[in-house]
Amino acid sequence: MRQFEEGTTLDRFLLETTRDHPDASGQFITLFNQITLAAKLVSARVNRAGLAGMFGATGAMNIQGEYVQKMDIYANDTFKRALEHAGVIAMIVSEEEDEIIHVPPPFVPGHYVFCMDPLDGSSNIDTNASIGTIFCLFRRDAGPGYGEMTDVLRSGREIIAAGYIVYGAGTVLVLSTGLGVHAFTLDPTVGEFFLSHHDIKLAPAARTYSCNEAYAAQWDPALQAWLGALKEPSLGWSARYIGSLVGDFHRNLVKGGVFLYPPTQKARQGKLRLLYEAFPLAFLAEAAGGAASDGRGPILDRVAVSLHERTPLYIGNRENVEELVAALSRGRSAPS
Ligand code: AHM
Ligand code: MG
Repeated sequence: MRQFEEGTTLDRFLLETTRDHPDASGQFITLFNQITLAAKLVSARVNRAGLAGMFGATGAMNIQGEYVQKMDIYANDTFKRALEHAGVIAMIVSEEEDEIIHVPPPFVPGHYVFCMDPLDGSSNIDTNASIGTIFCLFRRDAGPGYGEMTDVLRSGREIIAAGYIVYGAGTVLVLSTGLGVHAFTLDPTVGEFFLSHHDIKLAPAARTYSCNEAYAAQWDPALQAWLGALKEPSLGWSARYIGSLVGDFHRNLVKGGVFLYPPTQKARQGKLRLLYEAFPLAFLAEAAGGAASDGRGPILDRVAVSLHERTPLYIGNRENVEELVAALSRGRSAPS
């Protein structure tokens, strides 16, 4: 892997790393220029949300039965506008849109399929907690027209790049094309993302868990037993949970930790979405040496069957995820 010094701009990083991909086209750099433009616009609006009348809900509900926040709409429109005219995207899947968004004619569709949660954790916006945009990219099979459902409903193993932008105390863009995971911090005074964490690695194991423990009684008993056992004080575990997947995952990526969102009585398939929440973060976790599972197998081995399907998610340091999945598997094979 190429070495980069801290302070390298995202532009230079992409120019140099795409030289390592013989089949890379100029579209990839154009795409990231558009992603960073949208990220800067959303970041600026998030920072001014309280002043710009952007706190709170619109009163509408999305297809998933969740209240739409004003900032959800702004982030969705901003990423769509930045991407759909640039000639690099064939289709967009968004948490905020029921159907696939095709590039509107007369614009020419590009090579990529972009799946996004435009503003994850947005119910936290009024409290100034971290929120973010999560995305992954597929390359569209060459073919006529503006793209088909089969260009989107793919295996996680076909993802070519993934990332997120976390709007927290600062704005940080984390990305991977499969060769390491790198973080770039926005310097708002010059409007540029600079490399701040090169080749982030997850240690084999950590001692922090992140989950909404208020739901524990609804979880698989094997999971409850796993959680109970690690509360033994001599083991030195700690808990951290924001309730914003992108914020919780980012904390765990930097400091170590395992995030879990198991099925509950209300969300029998789990709450988190496969295509634009679990897939991108699983891609990043594996690229950092960690793991991500749905409780039965690796998330990235799944093949999406619908745009907004949900999945249980266990993600973070590899040994922790493996222990957790082993506990679930023992629970399933135990006589009832
Ligand atoms: P969202 O995409 O509508 O923001 O919902 C997903 C969020 C995740 O960010 C977070 O991990 C989860 O919902 C929190 O759910 P809960 O409040 O049940 O703990
Ligand atoms: Mg979300």
